[in-house]
Amino acid sequence: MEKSLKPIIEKVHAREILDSRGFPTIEVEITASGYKSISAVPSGASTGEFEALELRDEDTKRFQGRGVLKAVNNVINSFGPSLIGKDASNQKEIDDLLINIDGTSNKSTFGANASLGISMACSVVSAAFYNKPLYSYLNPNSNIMPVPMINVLNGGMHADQGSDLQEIMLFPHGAQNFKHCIQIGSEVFHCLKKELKKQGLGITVGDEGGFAPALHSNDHAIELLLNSIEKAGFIVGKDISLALDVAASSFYKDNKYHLKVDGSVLDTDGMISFYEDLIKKYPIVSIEDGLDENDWEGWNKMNQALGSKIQIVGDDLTVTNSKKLQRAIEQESMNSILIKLNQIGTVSETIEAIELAKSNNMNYVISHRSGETEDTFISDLSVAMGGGQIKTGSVCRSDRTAKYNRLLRIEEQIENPSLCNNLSFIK
Ligand code: 2PG
Ligand code: MG
Repeated sequence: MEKSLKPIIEKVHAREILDSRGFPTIEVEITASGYKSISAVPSGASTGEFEALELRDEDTKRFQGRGVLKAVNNVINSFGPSLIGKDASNQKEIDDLLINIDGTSNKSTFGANASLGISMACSVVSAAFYNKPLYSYLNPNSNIMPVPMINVLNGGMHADQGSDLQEIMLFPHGAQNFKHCIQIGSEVFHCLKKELKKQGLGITVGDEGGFAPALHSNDHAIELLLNSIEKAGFIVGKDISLALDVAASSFYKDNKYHLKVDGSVLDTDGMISFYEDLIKKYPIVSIEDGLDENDWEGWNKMNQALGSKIQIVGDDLTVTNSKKLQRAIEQESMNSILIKLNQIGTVSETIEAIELAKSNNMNYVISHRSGETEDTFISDLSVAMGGGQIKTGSVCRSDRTAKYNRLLRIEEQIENPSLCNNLSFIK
């Protein structure tokens, strides 16, 4: 039989699988011109109010209402028939079709988990059809390896104790290459574990594989980590700096920020001063979601105060949505955006947000969700998009290391790989 010239979709299937928190998520299988792909969709805990809808079977008792059989059914029966016979590599046409069939701005008819599974699986099957690794199918020219933000201390909604800061991450910008980043991350992680044990603190890990000890202040968390970096033989600020995801929306109530561990209640100006203080004391190069997702005025103030010194990353504020990003650009709310495929629900819209960020000289960080699977799409996407930064958790738990291990393989495959972080603040 002659080989087809394009990956023509023959079959669309989906099933319910488990994510890293033990809750169901959706996985989509596409067959196109005899090639097959499987893509699994992640799930957040500290989700932004304006994210596209993650459809769950709330009206049944299965999995405490968290089943995704409706989304599975939507893939097979609502989207599936219209996809048969289409060219899977025509990503924009596929994604526009999904958007139109759903017909809502937040994909609330059939679920962004349903649309994203299809969208990713179309990319993956097309890469297989053209016999290319996914990163080079998405962009044949990229040789940029990302510096990982390695989340070794989990707090906020990702742990039942720990700091108010949801993620305290190592940013090993002094590494020689990606492989070295992972080595550094692992060495510090294990020094931190020893230090925690020595101080009688817990070494169980949170949702993203970072430790989640009971601490007496947010400074305590940062100091513990700085101490472990030095113990591991690295120079703070030169080899490794820190990045934070504060996820401030999760502790914003009645127009105030409630920092439980510090026992303080701050207004927007108070939070900005808190960060000014932190960046004076510690080598922090990036702060994500420092303020609530609706505190637009505050974001502009924060960006004015800190945006020339550190990376200010919007996550819940912008939810990988080009319209929100456009507003953030116009209001000068931030200088960088976090990119999560499932916040918007298709590959094309995700890339559109990245392109918009790029054309406005903004950085972009490709990110996992706190609920993950073994899927490694984001590793390839981070290399293809060339932004130089990825956030995908700690250096333990297979849901996180799957992404790092995939990047280790990619670094060996590409010609002249170059580690680049796009952070002009780092000398
Ligand atoms: C975040 C993410 C990922 P979640 O806030 O950036 O670390 O968490 O997936 O729970 O939204
Ligand atoms: Mg975040």
